Amino acid sequence: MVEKILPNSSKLVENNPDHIVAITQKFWSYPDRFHVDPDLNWSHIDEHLYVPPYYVSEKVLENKTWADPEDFTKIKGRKFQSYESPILLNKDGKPLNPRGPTGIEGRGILGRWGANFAADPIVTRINDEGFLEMISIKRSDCGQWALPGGMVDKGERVTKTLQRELGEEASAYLNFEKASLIYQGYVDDPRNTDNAWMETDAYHLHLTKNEANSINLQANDDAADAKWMTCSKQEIDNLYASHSDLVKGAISIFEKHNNLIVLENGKVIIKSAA
Ligand code: RP5
Repeated sequence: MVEKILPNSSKLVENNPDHIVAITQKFWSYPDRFHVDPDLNWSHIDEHLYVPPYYVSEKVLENKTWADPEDFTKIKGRKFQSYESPILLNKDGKPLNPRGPTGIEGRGILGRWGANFAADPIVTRINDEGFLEMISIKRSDCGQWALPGGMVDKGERVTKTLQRELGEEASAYLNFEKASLIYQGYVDDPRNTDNAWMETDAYHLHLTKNEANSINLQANDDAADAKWMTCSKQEIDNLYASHSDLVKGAISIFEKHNNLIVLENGKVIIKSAA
């Protein structure tokens, strides 16, 4: 069943991602970030004192397929769409990161000005020992374990993106039409900049034993590894970007719907009636 969550639901989800990764971490090719405090917002900024480096990767500048032109005024009919709307613009008309300054101007390695839309599948099972596990991939760009998500192609339905990305990265082929929507909004991603950032649709699909047994996980595409990861606090807390918040959101809904409790080590127990 697809849960009904209002647009802009990032503000309604308990585990709303914050803005720590995007100001303290960076993609390997980025210059050092200008130091900013996490609670700084655009109205606090004095443009004489805030002087972040401007960075856009060559890959983005050269690409004509998935990247916007560097001169953002040439984007035909472009409205800066976002789950976090309305989006603030700077004095030149460039979109501003909804969570505040990140210490880098420009688009970095992200192709779109403003929100870059991804989709994240959270696929779980309960293993033979009674522990909740989820499909996780090791990202080849940073070596961190992450959800097997990816960018939504132009005109692609999100359920199709979820299916395609899971297949491409982990060789698991599933239908997401009956998955539950967990989150729509900003992702606290190390690639985010002042003018370009990640947003996602995260969906949860829980598999029966038979469904899970039919999957033979294998890393592909830009994944260095793929595995069933135990949903223990320790493993989840170390996931890429704000993926731990997405997984925690999925687990909490799963617990409520099934009258279960997932312990810190990932073990699933039935909630007592009392
Ligand atoms: C994250 O980046 C999203 O949550 C998604 O998992 C991922 C998409 O980017 P690529 O994996 O395609 O680089 O922000």
